[in-house]
Amino acid sequence: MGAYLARAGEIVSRCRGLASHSEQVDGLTRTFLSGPMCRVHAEVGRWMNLAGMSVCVDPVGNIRGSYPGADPNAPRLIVGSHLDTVPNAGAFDGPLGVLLGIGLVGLLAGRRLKLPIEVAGFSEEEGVRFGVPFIGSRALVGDIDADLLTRRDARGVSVAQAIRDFGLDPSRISEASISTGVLGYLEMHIEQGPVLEALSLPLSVVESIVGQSRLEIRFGGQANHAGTTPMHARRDALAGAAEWMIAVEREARAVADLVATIGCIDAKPGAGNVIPGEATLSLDVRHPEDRVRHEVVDRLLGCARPIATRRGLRVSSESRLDQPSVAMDERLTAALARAVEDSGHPVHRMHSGAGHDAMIMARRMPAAMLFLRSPGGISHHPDESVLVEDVAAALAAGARFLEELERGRE
Ligand code: HGY
Ligand code: MN
Ligand code: MN
Repeated sequence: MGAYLARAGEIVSRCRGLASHSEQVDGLTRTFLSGPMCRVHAEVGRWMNLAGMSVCVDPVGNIRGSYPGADPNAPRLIVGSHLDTVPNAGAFDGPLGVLLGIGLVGLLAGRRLKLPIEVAGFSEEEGVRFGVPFIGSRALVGDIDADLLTRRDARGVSVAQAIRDFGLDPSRISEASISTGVLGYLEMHIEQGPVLEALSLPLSVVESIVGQSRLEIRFGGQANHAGTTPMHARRDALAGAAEWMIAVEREARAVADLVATIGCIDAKPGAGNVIPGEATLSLDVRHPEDRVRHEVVDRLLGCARPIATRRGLRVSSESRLDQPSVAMDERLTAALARAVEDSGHPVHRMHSGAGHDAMIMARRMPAAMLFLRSPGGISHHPDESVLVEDVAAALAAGARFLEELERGRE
């Protein structure tokens, strides 16, 4: 375990080092193809080289390290996660999985497996800059369309322009996609919830990733003077949105295993002495069963209409993501479970409430996920952390997973 602990300590300090590459002066925010992402590529690329990998950045800004196998015809294993973050993020959501992949290759110390390995650091999973998640991994499964390339960020920059600004060529995006020659995809990621800590377990394998709906809801009223407009004469878009938010929470609490979140609110014109004429909200709804999730989204949108009518408001919604629930590959997950067991830890199986690139990669190849315990069950927050001994356990399980695949047993 000593070799694993030393490398695990290095991985944790590297994650904390990458967290300094931020668009935010007092915390970590790193979005799709931002300036700090370029500095992350320089460090991650150097670590990939040190581990014996050749490195490239594909046309959507995924950094990809290749470690050849002894058998040039053997299909490769991709190990990856994302390098972008939410605003005011923790240091481990995403980068830990990339650095664990590099760590696994480093442990080979130049030894060639039959199995080629690719480590992928995806450019965008959180969906912060353009309101649409998974741009990086979607490129690998050939799911980048013209509609996405024309989406604009808060400054009016399109996805295509962001790619060009980063020195890449959006017309070559198809070169990022994977056609054949892949055995499967492994993502190692913090659990981001309370389960493993409550069970006092370092690791778990993921059976499925819940589906998620992401929408934008817009209430339209009438901006007016805050001082001269009587309460009965108002069409306050933000007040209507607030009433709807309470209905969202009430409905969500009534459905087992469902979560609904309104994380963003934008009130216009956004002055304290002006009645908001417009209120735009994000809505994130997740549930293990897609049928239930769709029903709840319809019900929540249905709740908005009578509120808007009674208040003389307009209400509209636009879907940003309808991501089905995705089961991980049974054979690959069984091999991962054996690897966890062989490395001396009990095997816990669970589903993931958080979305991951694995749910996109699973469209094109067998995918498996390994979770690491989240101390305090906290994530998407600066207090997000991971235990060095759990990172060492993940390295040990990952090394055995490679051996399993090497023995041709999936
Ligand atoms: O939102 C999520 O579930 C993930 O952190 N992107
Ligand atoms: Mn993540
Ligand atoms: Mn995240």
